[in-house]
Amino acid sequence: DSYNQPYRTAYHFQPPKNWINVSSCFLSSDMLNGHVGVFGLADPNGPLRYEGLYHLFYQYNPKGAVWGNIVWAHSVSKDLVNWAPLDPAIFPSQPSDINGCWSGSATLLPGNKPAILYTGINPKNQQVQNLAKPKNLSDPFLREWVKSPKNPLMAPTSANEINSSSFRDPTTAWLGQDGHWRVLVGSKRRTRGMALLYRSKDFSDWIQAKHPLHSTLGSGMWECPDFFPVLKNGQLGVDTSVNDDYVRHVLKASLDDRKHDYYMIGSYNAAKDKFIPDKGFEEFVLRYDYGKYYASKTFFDDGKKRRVLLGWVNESSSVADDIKKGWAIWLHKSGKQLVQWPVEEIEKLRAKPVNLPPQALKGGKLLQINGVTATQADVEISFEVSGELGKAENLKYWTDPQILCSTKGSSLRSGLGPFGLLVFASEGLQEFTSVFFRIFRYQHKYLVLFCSDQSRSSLNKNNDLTTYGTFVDVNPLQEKLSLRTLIDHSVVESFGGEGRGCITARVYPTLAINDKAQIYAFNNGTADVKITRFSAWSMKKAHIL
Ligand code: DQQ
Repeated sequence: DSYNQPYRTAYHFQPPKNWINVSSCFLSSDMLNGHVGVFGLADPNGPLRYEGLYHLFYQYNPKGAVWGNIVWAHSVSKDLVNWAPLDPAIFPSQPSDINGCWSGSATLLPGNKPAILYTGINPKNQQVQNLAKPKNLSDPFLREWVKSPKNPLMAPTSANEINSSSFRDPTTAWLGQDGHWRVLVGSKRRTRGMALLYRSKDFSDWIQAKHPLHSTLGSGMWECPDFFPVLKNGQLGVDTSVNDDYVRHVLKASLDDRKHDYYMIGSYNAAKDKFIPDKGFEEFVLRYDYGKYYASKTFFDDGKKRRVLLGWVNESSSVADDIKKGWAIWLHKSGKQLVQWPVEEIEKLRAKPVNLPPQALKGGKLLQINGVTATQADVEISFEVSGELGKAENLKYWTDPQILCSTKGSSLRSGLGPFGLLVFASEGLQEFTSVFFRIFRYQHKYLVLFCSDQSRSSLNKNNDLTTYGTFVDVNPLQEKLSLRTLIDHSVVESFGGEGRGCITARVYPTLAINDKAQIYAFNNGTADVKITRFSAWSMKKAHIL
């Protein structure tokens, strides 16, 4: 069946029923005409681990192509890789959510009791916040959820000046030293985006705090805020309520105006209930992913003591939305950014390793990788360039990295780069997606540009072919430049500099599909580079239906 459905992911979670829509869409000519609309949203909601099982809920329209009637679809997993679908967990049934059950989060209350706060759309189409709890805690699948008869627990009133169409997506709550719960709700006033703060003693009566936890002028509506501690040192995660000398705090917002997930690093002043961004982080500049990625959410996995990030990649054509694989997330030792890496469980899918010995990749050279299923693979490659840095191109003015990536592309030669991978490449290279580095000298330092170039990915020019890019904070004098790319039929998910730069793209090649796709390492720079490590695996299919 995968032969007729070349873009269906094999190990990135996708809503099962959505596929029915997608395959019928494939049979129509709509696809050739570009976008045909949204088939169902897929914000991940309320991820949690309960009794050893991972639960993932997500925004879903069971009626397919029409907007509306949004419910929380529900899947469970033992390993974040293989998923089993259950019936929708939360669906419109009360006045406070009769027009839709929008995004929200789960919190584990004392005694390991899950609770979900979510946004409901009421009969006046206002956004309000509701509570639901499992009907039966002895059911590890948490199939049935009971809504509080007191819903809504938070609502716009004439007194609180909350705009009823900008009041949504409650976070996981955290417990203060005073024994009171806190939760954030995304909002805005004019162009000032903000995270409204509410407090509660019993998780049922919520009182709005005088001040938001944080706000920034000009950022617009904050959707799906997330607020969590990360250890100053190390990769382990900590519970959302931890606030001590060993942690920093991350505030993330999905900016509706920019359609990307941005974050700040700073500290949480518990006495004032305020987030104080670190110097240089007063604006939203850092992103989890510099490609397609939105409405993500983290949760603390107390089994493996890690913080896991889930988000969704929307379509670049008329194909259905796609929920990502979980990433582990932690603070880089520089303290200046987060690091993301695929959860280790995904490595269970690796099969048939292909390893290459260290070797030079001469300027202008293309190296074909044989023996890997090129549409379903995990590729790791590292480059050493330290001896050739004298040849790096001079960058006179600081330029937006995405613009640098798209104007220079993967074929324009410079001294040092572009070098990296060509994936979903067709024979004769009429189609390919390139993921690569370019090194610049800028103000007596080296800047490493990391790009994912989709401009040549498909002969079907109705797809979104935007090129993405970011600088990665790697010093090429001292470090190797590493790249890991997860390839999954229409997903190209790349991690540069050991997860310091992440770019996810969706591509829909017309020729480079099934066994016609190929993978290459390439160096289009004039200087030679050294491949110090190359390992690739064909990936087994996960159970996601
Ligand atoms: N999607 C949900 C909202 C959220 C938005 C509605 C983000 O709750 O703000 O489906 O994609």
